[in-house]
Amino acid sequence: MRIDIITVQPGLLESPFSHSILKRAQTKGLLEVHTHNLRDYSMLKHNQVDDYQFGGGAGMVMMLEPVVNAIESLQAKVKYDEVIYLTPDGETLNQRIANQLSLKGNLLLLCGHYKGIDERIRIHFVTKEISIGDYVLSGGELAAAVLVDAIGRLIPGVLNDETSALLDSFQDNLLAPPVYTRPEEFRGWRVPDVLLSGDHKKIDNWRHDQALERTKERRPDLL
Ligand code: 6GU
Repeated sequence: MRIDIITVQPGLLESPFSHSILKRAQTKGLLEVHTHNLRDYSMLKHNQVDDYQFGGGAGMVMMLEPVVNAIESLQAKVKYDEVIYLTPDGETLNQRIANQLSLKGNLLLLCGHYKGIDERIRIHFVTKEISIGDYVLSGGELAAAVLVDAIGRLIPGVLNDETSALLDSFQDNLLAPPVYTRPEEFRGWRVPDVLLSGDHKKIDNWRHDQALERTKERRPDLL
C-alpha cells in the first residue's frame, strides 16, 4: 500500500512512521508513506497557502489552488483509491473503517488546518472525510498519523503473528480480555488458574466471557 499525505506541517509526520510496526511495514516493502509540503505547491509570494474567508469572520482558510495543484500533481503519478480529508466534522474513525481502508492499494490524505479547506475541494476531489473523535486538534496531522497506524498494522503480513490483529479489541465488537505474563504470583496476586490449566478450549471460553463482561461494563454501546 502507498499512502501520500499533503500537509502544511510535514515535520509533525516525520517520527510516527519511523518506529515499531509501521517502520517494519515499510522495511518489509508492505507500506510506503510519502509526505508532501503544501507550500511547495503554492504559486504565490511567500508560498502562501491560506487566505481570509469570504463573508468575513475570524480564521484563515486553506486555499483552493495549492491543494488542487498538489492533488493533481500526485494523481498524475499515482491512481488513488480514496482521497481522504482529515477533519473534525468527518465520519468518526472506527475499526470497521480501518479494516476497509487496509484493503486499498493507494490512499491520498489531506490534513486540514486553520478553519479548514475551501469547500470546493471537498466537493470535487475528496472521496472520504474522517475524524478521529469528538474533540478538536490543531490540525489533521496527528489524526493522519493515527489513521495510518490503524490501517498499516492491518495490512496482511505486517504483524508477525497474523492472528493477533484478529484478537484485538473491536475486531469482533468486543473489548480485549485481560492478559497476564510471568510471574505466576506477585505479592500474593495470582494469575487466574484457568490460564495455567493448558486446557485451550476452557481458556478460549474464559477469554470470551471476560471480553463480554468487560464490554458490558465499559462499552455497552458496542453490544
Ligand atoms: Cl481529523 N482534525 C482536527 N483538526 N481535529 C480533529 C480531527 C481531525 N479528528 C478529531 N479532532
